[in-house]
Amino acid sequence: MSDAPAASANLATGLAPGSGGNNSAPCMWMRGGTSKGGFFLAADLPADPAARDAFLLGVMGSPDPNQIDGMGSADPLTSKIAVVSKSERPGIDVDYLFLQVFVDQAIVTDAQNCGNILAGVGPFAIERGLVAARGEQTSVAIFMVNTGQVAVATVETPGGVVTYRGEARIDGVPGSHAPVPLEFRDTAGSSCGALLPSGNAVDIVNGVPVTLIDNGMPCVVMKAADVGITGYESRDALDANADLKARIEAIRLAVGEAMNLGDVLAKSVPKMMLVAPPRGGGAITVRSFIPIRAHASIGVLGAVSVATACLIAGSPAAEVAVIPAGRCKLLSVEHPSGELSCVLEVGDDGAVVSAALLRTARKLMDGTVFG
Ligand code: NQM
Repeated sequence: MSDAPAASANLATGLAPGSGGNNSAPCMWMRGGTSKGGFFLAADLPADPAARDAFLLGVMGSPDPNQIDGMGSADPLTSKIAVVSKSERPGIDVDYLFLQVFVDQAIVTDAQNCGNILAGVGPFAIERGLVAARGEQTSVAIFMVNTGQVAVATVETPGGVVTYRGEARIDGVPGSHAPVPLEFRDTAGSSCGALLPSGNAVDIVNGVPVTLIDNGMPCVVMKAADVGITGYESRDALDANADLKARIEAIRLAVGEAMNLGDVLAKSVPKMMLVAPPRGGGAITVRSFIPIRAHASIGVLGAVSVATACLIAGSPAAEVAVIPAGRCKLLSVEHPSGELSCVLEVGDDGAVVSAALLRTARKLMDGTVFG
């Protein structure tokens, strides 16, 4: 039997979360990487997905472009949820379900994973007693429920206590914090069933050469120049470009079936990745849409998928990328707020077998949230 904590007994109102009215649940608000959201024990949320989603829409204040009546900050990057439980799987510490709460639509979707929010899962699991700290650093094996794959996070636990203080810096987050290195193995085909779900390195969609790829995140990778931009624009400039957004949304809707994702109209995948030659000594420059708004930096698994595309001969990404030699490749993916370095290990057949990168996380609030 699981020794996971039962649902917290002190729901503020006594009402079950999602039952309507002034309902509530224990929650930790955390920054994970360059994203932010609510972290819950699974036992503290309704088991019924419809009731859970209704509660989470209330928590975030969706649907509303301003999310004025909730905890969201009118940005998909800050409208995210982690649901965590002790795992029954051999060798795995915790199960992590990611939920994206749409800002201006009444949609909560599990159709994507999130590697940024993942950075908070290890610290949260230790803080909630799901995992015991093991020395100065504690590695936490995390089963990512959305994609059925495993990540390992290493959390700083000096004296057996999680610390968020440290010297690690990641672009897109001011200041320095404790490092949370993340390792992924075998993420190919996480949601699409294959690294290249169409079977091709390049497909032509609406006249644009694209790579349909999934190495942890379903992505459509194309050259920025092929859709009329440089690839070095700011987030605001991209978000203001209605013609560009309409053009790439048409491509996105056209490839859902080929990527084994079905109708993607109401889904947050695939992500749209517009690539250009690096300008800061990195491997590639990316401007990403997630999928409608431009990303302020880049998603973690989105970056892994783009970095992987750089290694596929003949792909649009390979045409603009600068690739270092060797089997263990450090690929710096440049984005609007800096860069994200991915360490990719390549097998004998040239396929990417593992990816590692650095994130940080921070506990922001621990208390009761109302839906
Ligand atoms: O790709 C945003 C984020 C993400 C996802 C998004 C992410 C990932 O930056 O692993 O982290 O693509 O919706 O949080």
